[in-house]
Amino acid sequence: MTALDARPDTSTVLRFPQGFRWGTATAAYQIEGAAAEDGRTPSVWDTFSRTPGKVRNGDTGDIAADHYHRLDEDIALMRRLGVTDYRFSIAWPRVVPTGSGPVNAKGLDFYRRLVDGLLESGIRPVATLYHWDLPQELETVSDSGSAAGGGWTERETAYRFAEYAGVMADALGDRVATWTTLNEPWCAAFLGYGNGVHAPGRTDALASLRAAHHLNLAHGLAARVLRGALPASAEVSLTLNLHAVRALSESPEDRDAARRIDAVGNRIFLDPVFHGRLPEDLVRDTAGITDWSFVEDGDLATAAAPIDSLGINYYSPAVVAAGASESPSPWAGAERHVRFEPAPGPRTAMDWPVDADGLYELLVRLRDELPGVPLVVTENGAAYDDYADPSGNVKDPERVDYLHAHLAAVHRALADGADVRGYFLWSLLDNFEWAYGYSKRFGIVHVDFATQRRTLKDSARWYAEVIARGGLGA
Ligand code: IFM
Repeated sequence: MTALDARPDTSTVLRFPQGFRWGTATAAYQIEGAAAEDGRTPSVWDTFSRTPGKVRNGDTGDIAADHYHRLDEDIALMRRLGVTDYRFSIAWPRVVPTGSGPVNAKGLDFYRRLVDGLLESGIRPVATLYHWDLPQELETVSDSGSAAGGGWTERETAYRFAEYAGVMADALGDRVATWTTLNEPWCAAFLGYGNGVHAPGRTDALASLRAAHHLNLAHGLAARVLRGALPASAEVSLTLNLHAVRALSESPEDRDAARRIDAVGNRIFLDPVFHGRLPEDLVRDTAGITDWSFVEDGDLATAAAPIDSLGINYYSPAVVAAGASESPSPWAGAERHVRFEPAPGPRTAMDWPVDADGLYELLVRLRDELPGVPLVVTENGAAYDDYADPSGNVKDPERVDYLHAHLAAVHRALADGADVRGYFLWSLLDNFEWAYGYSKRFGIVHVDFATQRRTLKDSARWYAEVIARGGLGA
């Protein structure tokens, strides 16, 4: 499929290897609701979503898809789909409400029930420790100037995160198959502290680079704690939203723009985590913002703690050219050198281009650059303007085409030697899509947010068949 043609060729039979993991993914703040129940305290997203003008329609995650109260129903849905794995995230403020210190037994109980329910259903639990819901207490800088505060701009937060990882490993280490430290630290750092479209909504390039470093540090510290506490069979991983960057032309200027985005979008995480170093060109590009003296001796070695797999979240590629970005920009150091060009082809309801080649490109790049590191597509999917028709059906042929094309791209990467172990469809349920609130539907299960009624979309039935057959095609 090319970017100009969203209809995949559905006639070819593509089988995936035996043991390939077929999953769906969600995140705590996007589905759980029960924001003030059983001892949970606010996260930065509770605060941000309550700030006028930050989230479309003033939506919050207070109720979301009410998953906290509908756990059994949602596990039953997954059983119906036949997924082998379920990727969910744990809300830090539910289990360690103040970010550090006392553990909330009721919060832990919820995740115990979830994990036990999955295991009873034969579904492998894949837990993410951080999907952006930082306890507010760790972000707020108190008047007394106490040690807490500053969120990811402060290294203390990385140590608090490692403690929380230890709490979860002690509570569920015997039952969770894969532990992912962080989901998409790029978004947490650069959307949260750079252009401020995500919580906590700060717009400060230096803060975003500090946050990126402290997230790398937090990952490494937590990976070490997890290793020490988990059984040998448990896997430790990290999920990155790597950018499939393409230069608009072969001109040296456009190619340099692509290099800059690759540095601050991809290698800022890949190099510390897999090579224990910062990209030299990134340090050069950001010299006007920082000398990186907040990186202390030993931090990069800590970030490079060995992990068992790398998760990749992919939705669409980025096309860049020499120019300047809008202000405030999340692209620290590249703001005045790079402009983003619309990629050709059809678009999803997010206005993101549909282009499965970008996923293939990322997977074969990682095959070459990280030999020996198993890869997992931990998120892939699309938002469309779905609705239940009068007979109660939700027809979403564009999503089926999108998913088909991206699974075919994964298959092509496998055939070309990429060690891809699994695919997690984003998302199981329609949910709170961050700054877009409930206006964007990524689920393969439709949620009527007024009644919380769940309805399988056509894409859910299609995915169940794919799983049952072990691949695409009749
Ligand atoms: O909904 C998000 C998810 O939380 C992180 N990855 C991208 C998804 C779609 O925007």
